Amino acid sequence: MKESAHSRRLFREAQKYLPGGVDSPVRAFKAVGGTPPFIVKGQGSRIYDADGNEFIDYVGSWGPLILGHAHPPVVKALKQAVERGTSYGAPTELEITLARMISAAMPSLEMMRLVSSGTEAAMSALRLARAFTKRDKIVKFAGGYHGHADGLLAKGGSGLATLGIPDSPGVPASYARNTLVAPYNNAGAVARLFERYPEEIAAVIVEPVVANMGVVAPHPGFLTGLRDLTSQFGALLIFDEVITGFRLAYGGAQAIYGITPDLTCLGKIIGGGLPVGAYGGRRRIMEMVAPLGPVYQAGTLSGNPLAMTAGIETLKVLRQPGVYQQLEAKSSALAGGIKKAAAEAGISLYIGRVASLLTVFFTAKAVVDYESARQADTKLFARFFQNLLSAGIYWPPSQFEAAFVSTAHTDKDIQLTLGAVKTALSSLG
Ligand code: KE4
Repeated sequence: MKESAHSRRLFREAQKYLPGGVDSPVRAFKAVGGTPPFIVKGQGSRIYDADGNEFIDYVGSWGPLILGHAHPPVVKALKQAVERGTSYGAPTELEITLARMISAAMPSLEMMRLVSSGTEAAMSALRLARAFTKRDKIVKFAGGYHGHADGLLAKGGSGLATLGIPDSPGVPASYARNTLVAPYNNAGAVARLFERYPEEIAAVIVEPVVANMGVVAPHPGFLTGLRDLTSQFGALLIFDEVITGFRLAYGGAQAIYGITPDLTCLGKIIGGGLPVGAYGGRRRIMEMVAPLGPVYQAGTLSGNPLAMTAGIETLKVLRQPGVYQQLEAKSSALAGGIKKAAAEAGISLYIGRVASLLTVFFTAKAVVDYESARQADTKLFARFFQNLLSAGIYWPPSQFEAAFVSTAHTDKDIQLTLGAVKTALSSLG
């Protein structure tokens, strides 16, 4: 790996204008140390930094790039689209096309609203749930992350978990009072909340497979338990599929686990790498959204033609037969190889994986919720991360994030990665 003189200079300059030198906290490498490479280009499974270093990329912009960087059909369509302008602030057929594709993939989204981020999607879905049920409280799960809307920054996962901030300053106490936090994979704890607040809970919002404390799969019966409890007590079940949507399967986690949520939040992949989010669900609920109904939500760049174009082209590729089987084969080979390398190096680790989402936890015990995720040795993870980075592998710079395998990762990429993992682990001993 070449000396990172350019990235170091750029990082110093960035810190003059941007808090921490970044526009999203996890990018600053606080959890793993060192200078974050400043990226100048992405191509397929690779990213390239300002010092000319090349990396095999397992962040993929935190999920959107399931086809890899600059996927040719996406680039071609975007080039044609941008010639027609970048934004109109008026309805376009593109929004119908993408919404129709999403609804066909996930029939629970009978109607939806396209927005510009996952945060906006989750924030709006919760406002709608409160309006529909005329209740104020919501339930989320420790280690779950649904964007940075005030009411959701209660023991958040993702960046908050990494930064060790249990609640963010600036969130009014009254908001926190309406946000109840339960342990993931513990439907009994949710039942107790409903028993305590039988007519006050508007919604339960859950990452059906959590990616924001690292990857943690739902125990058998957990999601069904949430579905039964919310139906029984008149609350809405909201699946936050910003990461899992079109990632785990073309129909998302709701297809894999056979659960029909009342509302779903989407983002990332449906925009193909451009700013996007969506929330949708039962028509009767969505008909409350302005201008049809009284629940206000708006956005200058909602349904932006460029994001729609990139999303449509991405979903066209994903709906082709065999794509998810190919992703599964590569992800399984990667996880299996890491497990083998750890055993040979005598390092205890636990791999959380569902489809092409995986996390290498530096703990011997199974990770089933935020408490067990926090047992992981974050210092050892940081050394593992830096060893991989020096070997040209760009792993997510936090123990509490997911690595993403794309269709652009070749078998050779996986083999090169496993070679680097073997060396990285053996030097931890
Ligand atoms: P955005 O506002 O970042 O588009 O989406 C928020 C969000 C909502 N729901 C889930 C399940 C999410 O994972 C996210 C955002 N994910 C993080 C990665 N864990 C984005 C990366 C970052 O914060 O820089």
